[in-house]
Amino acid sequence: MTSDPILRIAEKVQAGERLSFDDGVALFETRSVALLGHLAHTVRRARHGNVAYYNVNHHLNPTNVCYWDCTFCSFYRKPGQEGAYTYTIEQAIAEVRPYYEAGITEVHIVGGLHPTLKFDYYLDLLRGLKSAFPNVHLKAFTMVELDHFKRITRLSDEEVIERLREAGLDSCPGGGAEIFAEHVREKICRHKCDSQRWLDMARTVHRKGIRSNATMLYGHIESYADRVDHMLRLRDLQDETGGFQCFIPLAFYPEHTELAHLPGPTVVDSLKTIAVSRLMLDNFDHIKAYWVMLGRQTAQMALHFGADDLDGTVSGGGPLVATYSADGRDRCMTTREEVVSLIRDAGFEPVERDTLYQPVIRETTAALV
Ligand code: V47
Repeated sequence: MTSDPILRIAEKVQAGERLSFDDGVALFETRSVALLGHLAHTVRRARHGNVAYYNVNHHLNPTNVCYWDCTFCSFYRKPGQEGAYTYTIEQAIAEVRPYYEAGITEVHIVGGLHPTLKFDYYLDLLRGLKSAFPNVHLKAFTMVELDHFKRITRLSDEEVIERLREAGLDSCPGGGAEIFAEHVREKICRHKCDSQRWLDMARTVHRKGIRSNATMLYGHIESYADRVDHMLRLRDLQDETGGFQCFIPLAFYPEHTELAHLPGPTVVDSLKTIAVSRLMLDNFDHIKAYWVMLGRQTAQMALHFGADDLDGTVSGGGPLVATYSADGRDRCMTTREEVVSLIRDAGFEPVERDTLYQPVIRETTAALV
């Protein structure tokens, strides 16, 4: 037994032992960043070899109108405020159509908590998209939105999920989790559904046979302990349901938010967060390096620090595309060709996946976004 925490933790990882809360905090505190990365990379290679996944998708944000005011968010608008919008179903379908024709396999749908839209709007949206684009996977609505639907309908959680599924819901994205630690949540999103509610809704989604993702917003006012606590709450639920597909640490992007005075995470902090996620979340298959928030260059490095997925081409507008450009470039969307080349350049074999991580075989890639 050695006294250097990272060497002791490396022995646990090599022995396949589960890491504790204290191990997680020690990993974040280590100065041996390269060794941390190496450890996470070893675990990632054992699971996925040299493959790095990506998908060809579109982000649709049907409305930016929201009755809450999360301090980290620059997307939301109050009803009637300049820049507020809500699509009709026809507008939403029209937005997706060119991307559909260019070969997307997934539409990722999230929006604000609109004060007056009825549940039927969301059901019609799913039905409309499904009938226009039958083969496209609809990954729609965070646990926070599902909670909102329950409040406006007074249906049970199960009934809400059942109706969405009947209308075309295929899986759920991982947003809204932010940071589970209550004392942080109180400061950054005090009105949003609480952590226990987010986790309970995810449990119900999984019990209904629907897969979902999980995110963590880091690099604002939370501590390392808060991040590890967040991961462990997810790990416990994953032990119970096995329903999470991937974990996505989201690098906080301060610009245009109420927290604009904060610097946001450094590259080293982001790489450590990816690596610690890979090591702590031993029951998650995939760790996603979301290039839109990390920037292309950090996302490439993240593939060497435990991540196995870059998300996708992410065409479309919305909270994390139009507003932010973490790597300072204008283009927050990319082409399949560029994602493939980023992955190859980082030394990995690109594999296009669908939302459920099945490889996508294409006859031609000529028309792809
Ligand atoms: O919940 C909001 C985050 C999330 C900021 O499931 C911000 O595959 C950084 O969840 N800086 C929504 N992050 C996005 C999301 C997501 C993204 C990609 C893939 C998947 C998936 C899910 O974005 C919100 C919030 O945590 N967010 N504002 C910001 N200023």
